[in-house]
Amino acid sequence: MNSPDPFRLAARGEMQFALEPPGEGADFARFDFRPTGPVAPGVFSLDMEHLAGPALERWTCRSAAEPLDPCDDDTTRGVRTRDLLFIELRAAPGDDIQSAAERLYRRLFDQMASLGFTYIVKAWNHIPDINRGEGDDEVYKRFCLGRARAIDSAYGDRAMPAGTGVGFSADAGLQVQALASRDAPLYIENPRQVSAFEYPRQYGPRSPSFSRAVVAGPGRDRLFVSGTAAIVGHQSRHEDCLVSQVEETLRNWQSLFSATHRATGQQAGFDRDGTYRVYLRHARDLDPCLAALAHGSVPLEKTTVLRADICRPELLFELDGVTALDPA
Ligand code: 3EB
Repeated sequence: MNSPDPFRLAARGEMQFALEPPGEGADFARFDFRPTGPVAPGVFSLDMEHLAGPALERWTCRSAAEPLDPCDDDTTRGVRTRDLLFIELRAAPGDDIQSAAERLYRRLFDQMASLGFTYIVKAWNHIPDINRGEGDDEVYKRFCLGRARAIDSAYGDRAMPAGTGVGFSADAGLQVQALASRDAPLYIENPRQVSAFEYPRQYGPRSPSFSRAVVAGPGRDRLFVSGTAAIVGHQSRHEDCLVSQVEETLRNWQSLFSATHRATGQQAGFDRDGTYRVYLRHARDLDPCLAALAHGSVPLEKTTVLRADICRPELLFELDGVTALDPA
């Protein structure tokens, strides 16, 4: 598992992201976007079709990583270092989404508390059939309600993690993956967007529980950017135009990079030491999507494209990722 050069850019369908600066790098976690063999400790996958880009994302760190002890069920697994904890939780297919969200998040907070990791840095939420239902019965809105209730009772008034909320097959169960830390991270909001946790009532009975970006990592030099889409203020823009949605999303990222610089004094950008994930509603949009990303200086060799639904029906594209911050 040892990797002599965590920052080396592996082009053969594989990419790395170092959670700590270069040193004696070891794998912290691997994300296998085209899983074949049985599940191994420290290896995670997503039930989404891989459309383009690296098929493997490796996160490296200097301190030793070890798998969590197996739980009483096989639906929660994870890995940890001295500073960071990564957990995956799964609900059974067909579970009611609101209660599944509340239950998984409560279990996440229980695990974090018992292991001494106080803060969630980032949560990736993979939600089956996310766009089904009308009004407050919509799956995504009910997911937000269950998640908010767990946060109210178990996480309290600590700041929200960076988030990703995307949808996939109705046949799958809710899947939440989360990164937590011992030390308090720094939370960043985007001046171009209303904070998600302050979205108005029209988006559901409880607003989505996430921050736009989070600065974390042992050196506070890694930027975890939430799933970001073509939303300005709180409204979706460019319905039905994929390229315009990508361009609007990249303006949101640039605005977040500027906000990060103001908050930390560190430079942020689409650097090649980062890793990026695209969630694309329609596979047929792949070519124009890649062209628009390249035009916006997103390093395609570090970008994995997955087929996924997005939390609002009119949104065709979402981009999340992790970048390294440079001292100014
Ligand atoms: C948005 O900006 C798009 O519910 O955790 C992005 C990132 C979105 C995270 C979440 C939802 C979530 O509102 C959707």
